[in-house]
Amino acid sequence: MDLFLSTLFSACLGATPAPAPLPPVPTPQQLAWQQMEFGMFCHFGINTFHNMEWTDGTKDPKTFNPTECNPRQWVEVAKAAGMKYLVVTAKHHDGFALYPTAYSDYSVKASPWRDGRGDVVREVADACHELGVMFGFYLSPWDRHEPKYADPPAYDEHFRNMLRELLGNYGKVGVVWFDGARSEGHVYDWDSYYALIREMQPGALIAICGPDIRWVGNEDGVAPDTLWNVQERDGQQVWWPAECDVPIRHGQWFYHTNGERKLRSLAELLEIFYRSIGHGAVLLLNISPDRRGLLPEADVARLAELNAVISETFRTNLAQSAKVTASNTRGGDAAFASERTIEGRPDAYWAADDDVTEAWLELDFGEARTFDRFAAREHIALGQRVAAHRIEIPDGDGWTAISEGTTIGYNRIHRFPATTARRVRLHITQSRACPTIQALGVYKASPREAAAKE
Ligand code: FUL
Repeated sequence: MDLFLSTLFSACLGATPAPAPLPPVPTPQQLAWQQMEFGMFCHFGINTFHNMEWTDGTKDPKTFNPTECNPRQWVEVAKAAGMKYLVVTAKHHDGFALYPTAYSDYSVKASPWRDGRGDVVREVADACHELGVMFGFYLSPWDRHEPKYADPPAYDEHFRNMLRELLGNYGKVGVVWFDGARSEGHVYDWDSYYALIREMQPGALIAICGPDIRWVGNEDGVAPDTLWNVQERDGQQVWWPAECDVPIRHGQWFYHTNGERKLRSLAELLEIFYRSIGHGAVLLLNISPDRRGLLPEADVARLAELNAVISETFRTNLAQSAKVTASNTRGGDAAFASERTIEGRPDAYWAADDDVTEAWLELDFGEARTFDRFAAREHIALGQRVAAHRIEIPDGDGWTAISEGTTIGYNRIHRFPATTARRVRLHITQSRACPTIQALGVYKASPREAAAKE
């Protein structure tokens, strides 16, 4: 069959094969987590009652005494703000456990809170499961209270015992978050921790000191401009997506009285949003419960404001009413046509032929439109491909770039001064293999974004 006929044939049947995955690719759990985009971190514990970020494991457990502790409120606030998962500090560096562990006396059991019968982890997990927010826990490997810490094999066993309780008694666990702080030089039997997690909660992601989610490398909530999920680890290329963790109050993971002046402004949070989620990373924003055991009103209000402004900016996607065309369509097949990028379906995407690594997708609004945001998403289930791209508008007989970038990955949001044009295109100039694009978005930012900066 000649090329024309075979193209026609496969186009009619929709039989063009999808691009071969470009390894490494995400696991289903990594992909589902990436799609969550936004989570809440809650640092709560003995430190909350001492105005300290780190205590040394000697603070009296009787000082842990929240007056109105209601973890359900934390989960409700997270859910209302569009956060899809929540990670609570089951035990921080000081060793104090927020649940009544059988392996240490240093826990809520030794506190006056609910006469020692309370369990913060239980309440967080129950509320998460009920409200459909993925439940995760932070467990600090570094332990300043536990005497066994000085004896690594004994501590490994202790740590596994705690893990076993947390993995076995609180329903489905989505994330196990291992902080690396101050653990340099200490020998942990990581493989035995990972094996236990895989055995007891095969769906859980192991974050930071672990194989599934990597730390972005700072606590500012900012991912680099070029963000590859493909990373080298132990001499191998692996899919290792980045999470940006940042506290909503500058430098304060735990609640501090009089810390409200440290609360980040709406403008700062928007900047964080664009430079984390907008760069294709996942954002884990920390909001610390206060001494009542509630999220402070001011923080809740700021988070709601952030959510409202983002929702307003991204409410109307101008791309959805545009005519979309491409420089190349895989096999000429409708299954991979440019229109797939404006349908909002996670399983549909545009793809180019195998030998194509430069291509464009053009949106024609039919009349001039004003916009200042352009978003693109690769179909990362098949691997991350795009290495360089430009956002262009017509200029005489050619095109001119209004914004440029390198990687796209799960998400790339460009910001640029308000531009009025009838046509705009994503021009992929470099790709590791034939590109795939799952979604395109063109928006005009809410006036509240600019107002927030004034
Ligand atoms: C750091 C810790 O030392 C901080 O206290 C906080 O838990 C942050 C998320 O990670 O490494």
